[in-house]
Amino acid sequence: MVYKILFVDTIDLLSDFENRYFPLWPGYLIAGLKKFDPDQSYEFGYVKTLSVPIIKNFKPDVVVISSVSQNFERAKQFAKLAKESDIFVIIGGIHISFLPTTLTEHMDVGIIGEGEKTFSELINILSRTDIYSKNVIKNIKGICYYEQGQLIITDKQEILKDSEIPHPFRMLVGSRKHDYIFSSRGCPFKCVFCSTCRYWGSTRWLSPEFIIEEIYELMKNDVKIISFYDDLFIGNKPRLKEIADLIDQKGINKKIQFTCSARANLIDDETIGYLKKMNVVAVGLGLESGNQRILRYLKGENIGVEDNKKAVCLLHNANIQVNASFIIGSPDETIEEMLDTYNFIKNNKLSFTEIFLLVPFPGTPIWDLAKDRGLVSDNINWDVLNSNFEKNMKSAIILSTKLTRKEIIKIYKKFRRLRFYKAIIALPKSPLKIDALQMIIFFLNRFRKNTKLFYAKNIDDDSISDRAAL
Ligand code: B12
Repeated sequence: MVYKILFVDTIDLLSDFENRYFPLWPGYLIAGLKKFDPDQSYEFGYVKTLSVPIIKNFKPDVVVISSVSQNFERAKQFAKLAKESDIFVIIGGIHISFLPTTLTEHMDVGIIGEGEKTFSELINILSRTDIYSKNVIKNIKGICYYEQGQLIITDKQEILKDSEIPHPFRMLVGSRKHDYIFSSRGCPFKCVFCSTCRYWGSTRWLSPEFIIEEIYELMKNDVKIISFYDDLFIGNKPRLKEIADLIDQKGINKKIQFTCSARANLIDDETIGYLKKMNVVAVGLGLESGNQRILRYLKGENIGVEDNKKAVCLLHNANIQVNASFIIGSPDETIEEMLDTYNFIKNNKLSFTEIFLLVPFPGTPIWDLAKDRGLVSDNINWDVLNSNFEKNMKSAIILSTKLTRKEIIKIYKKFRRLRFYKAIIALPKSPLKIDALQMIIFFLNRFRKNTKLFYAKNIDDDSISDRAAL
């Protein structure tokens, strides 16, 4: 019997940013099924939004939803819709993993943390069991569900060894000219606002050979730029050297441009040498603040504004584009301290910059702080965690004790003007112009393409197509 799995995203259909890349979570879960439960036949669908016509058309056995916190309201809505058609609902991703208590009555099972193993154990049972009962799933680690009104959370699932992490199955959704790849899971640093470094458990660095295999896979699809979306790509220097050597030996650097993430105090001449060898054309830094006290508060003791300045300089001099993100609105940050950040952006050779308001993501010390102050709970409307301040100026949680919402909006707009000005100057020379083109295409297509159902028949099928435009 063929088992039909419908993967459902919860992204904002109107946000160009959230739609810029195809997601990899369905690809990793499918790869997990192939690895841990290879004998079953499946049909897969992927949609960015769930609707009744999609359910009727695809007729899934199970609806599988992923959600970050700010999109959890949509996740709840989709779970309800699927349940109304009497379909089994699984939810996973970072939100439910940190806050299993937010599982709703319409979600049958929540999967906590890394998904591949737990998901395949659950699907293994569901796809072979005619009558579902809670008894059959209670021995699976890393899940949560309700039993007689009580939330059950089973023991923690072991994380995968680095050698067990599979290549994602990319055929379901396809690829783009600027695509992305993961070469590690986790991050050894613990920035106070970051949930992901607390999510993946210990950092696992995938082998250089494994990464090259995946790059070749993307090259088959005519990719031109590959971004390493790791939390910290350059965190392991010996491995970085090996990756650079292999990319160079195989001549991949003649065909592909790369971008990656980095941490300022790990940038030195040696690292830059490896990045150049690989043909890295842009680096993203979380510089966070131009003020020493705030920077230490956000990122810890071992980094300073001088490290940030030096990293920007070294990268710029090596002709690598430097993009950076910053956070304003720390609890006791003064306006003068925010202006230090403004001046840092103004006076340093940065191309594209992002300004975020400090958001209390579940799982972080900032969440705990906001909870202690009564600003968040398990029952909030999750839209308020939207990290795009542009979209929720009126409802975002303000952690500042020094500035009012009005004052924060005013200074944010000042940053926004600077950001815009920098971007206009950077764009013509930027290797990431390709994103601007994608943004325009997205804008023109945003209503039509977003309801498409992507379809794959079984794991090895590479003739995947958008089966239906509903
Ligand atoms: C790449 C990335 C993006 C890409 C996403 C590309 C795409 N279309 O999916 C872009 C740049 C577009 C993006 C956008 C956003 N992102 Co982002 N992003 C990341 C990043 C760096 C990696 C995510 C990823 O693809 N990982 C690889 C996949 C395989 O991991 P995964 O999605 O977590 O899935 C695994 C498990 O979580 C689990 N799983 C996930 N879903 C499900 C579902 C089921 C049913 C099961 C069983 C398992 C399961 O199994 C998977 C395999 O192990 C993470 C940080 C990180 N390292 O995780 C932040 C992160 C997820 N992003 C974050 C945020 C806030 C956003 C935005 C809201 C930002 C914004 N301003 O709009 C949007 C929301 C987009 C969305 N997906 O809803 C936060 C989420 C925080 C939170 N607690 O909510 C993170 C954690 C970064 C952080 N600041 O800490 N992001």
